[in-house]
Amino acid sequence: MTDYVPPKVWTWDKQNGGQFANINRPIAGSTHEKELPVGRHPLQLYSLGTPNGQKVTILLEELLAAGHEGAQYDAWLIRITEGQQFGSGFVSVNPNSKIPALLDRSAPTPVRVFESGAILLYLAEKFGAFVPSKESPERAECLSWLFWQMGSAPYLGGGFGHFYAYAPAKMQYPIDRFAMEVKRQLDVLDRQLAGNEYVAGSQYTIADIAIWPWYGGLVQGALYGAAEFLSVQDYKNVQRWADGVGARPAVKRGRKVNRVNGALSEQLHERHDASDFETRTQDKLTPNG
Ligand SMILES: N[C@@H](CCC(=O)N[C@@H](CS)C(=O)NCC(=O)O)C(=O)O
Repeated sequence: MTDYVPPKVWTWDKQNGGQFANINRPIAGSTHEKELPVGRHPLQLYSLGTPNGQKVTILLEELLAAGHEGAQYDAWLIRITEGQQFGSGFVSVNPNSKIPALLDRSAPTPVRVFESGAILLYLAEKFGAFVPSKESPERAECLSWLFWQMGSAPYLGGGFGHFYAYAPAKMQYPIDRFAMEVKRQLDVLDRQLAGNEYVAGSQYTIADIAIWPWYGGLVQGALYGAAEFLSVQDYKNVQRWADGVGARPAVKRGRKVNRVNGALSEQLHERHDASDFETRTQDKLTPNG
């Protein structure tokens, strides 16, 4: 336990020792002028290959694989550890200064979309794919699980992941609290997947695409080095689903886009053409890589 007593008025301690202390601020808005680059495709994505970023690139790759050529996109890298989310151009696409952010330039007036869940729904509706139709009973189920993910993952990332992996000291109280919640969430998913092939039922939808990078990544040992700590092997139905979704070629491509960690062959820093997956991953660009 700590002997910390909150002061009457909170003030900002710029160097609190946490891993992201150098970029986090209690104020919104841009810190510097910086235009965003624009490529040749209708969709311009400004992102990073974190779980939130991967959701969008996985859906875009799924749409292209399903023949929706209007989903061609340029994916530009936003390095959040360098504060690029606070550039004026980025803030004009996402006033919340977080990746992913999308600009749809297919119409005369470009449309901005931010929040990964909103981007998934916007794209799925635009192309009429990966979301059940308004007549289908699975639509409500799909939207429920999509919003479940958006509400739940901050406990996994901002709560458990932060205190287990990033905080300057290991503190039992927050780690216990968020480990319990994350295990409860895994159990919720495990029970849902016991009787359903996919999260929202029989169809693979944006609910799977939203949930897989977070909870699929967690049970496959890709997040926070926490697989053993959380006994992820116990969630058998989540494991089965995570393996199946992870084996999809579009998912394998999507998770490489804008990624700046892991094996060099898994990192495609920017995506401007389908051929980039063959020719521009970091192992191909780095000498002797
Ligand atoms: N609810 C948002 C969360 C986005 C988010 O947290 N993005 C993180 C990276 S995964 C980010 O850009 N962080 C930069 C910052 O906090 O300054 C979404 O789903 O789009």
